[in-house]
Amino acid sequence: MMVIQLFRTARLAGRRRMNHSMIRDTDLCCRLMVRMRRTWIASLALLLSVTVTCPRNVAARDILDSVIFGPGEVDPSPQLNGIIKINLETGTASPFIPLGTANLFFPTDLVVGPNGNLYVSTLFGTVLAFDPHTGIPLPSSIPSGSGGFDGLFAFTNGSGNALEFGPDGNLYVATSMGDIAKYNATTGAFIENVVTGLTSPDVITFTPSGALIYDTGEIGAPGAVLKKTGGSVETLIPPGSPGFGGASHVLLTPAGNSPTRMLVSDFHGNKIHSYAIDGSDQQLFAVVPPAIPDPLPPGITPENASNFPSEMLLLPNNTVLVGNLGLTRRPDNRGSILEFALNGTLTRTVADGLPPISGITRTFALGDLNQDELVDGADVSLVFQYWNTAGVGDLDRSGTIDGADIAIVYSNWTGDTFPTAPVPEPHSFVGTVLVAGLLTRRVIR
Ligand SMILES: [Ca+2]
Ligand SMILES: [Ca+2]
Ligand SMILES: [Ca+2]
Repeated sequence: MMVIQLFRTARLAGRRRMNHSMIRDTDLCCRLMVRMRRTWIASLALLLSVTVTCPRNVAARDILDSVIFGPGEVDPSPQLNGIIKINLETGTASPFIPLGTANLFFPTDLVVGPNGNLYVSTLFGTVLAFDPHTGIPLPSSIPSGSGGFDGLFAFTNGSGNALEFGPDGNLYVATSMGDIAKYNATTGAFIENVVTGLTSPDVITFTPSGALIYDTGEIGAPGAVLKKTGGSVETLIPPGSPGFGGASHVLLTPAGNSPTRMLVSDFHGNKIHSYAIDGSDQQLFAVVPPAIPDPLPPGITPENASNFPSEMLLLPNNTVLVGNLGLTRRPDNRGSILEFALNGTLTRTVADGLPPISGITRTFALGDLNQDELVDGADVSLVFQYWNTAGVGDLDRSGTIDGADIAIVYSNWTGDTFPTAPVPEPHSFVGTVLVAGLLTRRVIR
């Protein structure tokens, strides 16, 4: 309300000046209009400074998960397929993007990018793109005559096993043909293979300094984990390391009081190992407790029963979510999402009885463009930065970045709820109109 009052005061001041000026000459009116615009700009500065100091926390309540199994399998919960949504507070799993949407089958991994799009890799050699709030397939840059359809982002060379955004804003995909391929995240254009000749890589992780951590040997032993910095490659975990099979994911812990560690999920070994960032100092982080069914599936003994941890995700509260395929598949679903503290303690079963989980990604509040769990002036300034471009901030998917997108950021910044669409309540409507008015003036100028 303080912000709104600032705007009201500014607007009334502007009106008073206008009323006086209208009985004088046009030049004076124009000069006062300029002064009024300055008032508007000053108001925006106040708005940003005030609200930057009191941003609204909008930590994600949901995660999105890719579920991998064949569409022909029997499933007692057939709606939980494709991409599902899990509420982190209640553990409730719900349908989000069903199999078949935009030819979505066998999703292997997913990520919400800094451009606000959800990307999904598949065993069919496609990367698909969706709106992470609605699940609607995004328009394709690939012409329909070349195989394009709504939701198609890019074709990959072989299956896509994993995908991740790089610090350069490009999308990287690990393929079954042994490549780490780089794509333009806006156009879907293939840029280059940054690594080739791997054995079905499944890991893409970037260090804070931009080095690429990846694996070879896939999830079956003997796997290795490597790091590429510029043109040089370093082996962090050599193949055949004692106690280590192969990596399904690598997660870096945040640098805080203790140095960053590298958590490596061992798919068949059913463990998460912890290493120093250079691959030394191997420690056991956690054993992922398998939910062992009775009877066991053929060929499985309790001693070698793995929960098949597939991907990890660091949450803002510095806990680690681990997604698991589970020991069995439909109809006896044993997939789960488990939460561990940074010391390796299992703190919570977020959800179980799930179909096989192949990937996890966080969602972000609509308007949290820089993905820092806050909707605030930093997000508004990003909309300004990409104004009238194809960059970050087209929140309403209108094709342009304009005042309507600002209105969405503003609404989610000041609202008390977690809206998925702009719902201008009386108090936020005033701010929305005022900000939109300011923006119009910016554009006219
Ligand atoms: Ca992922
Ligand atoms: Ca933000
Ligand atoms: Ca827009």
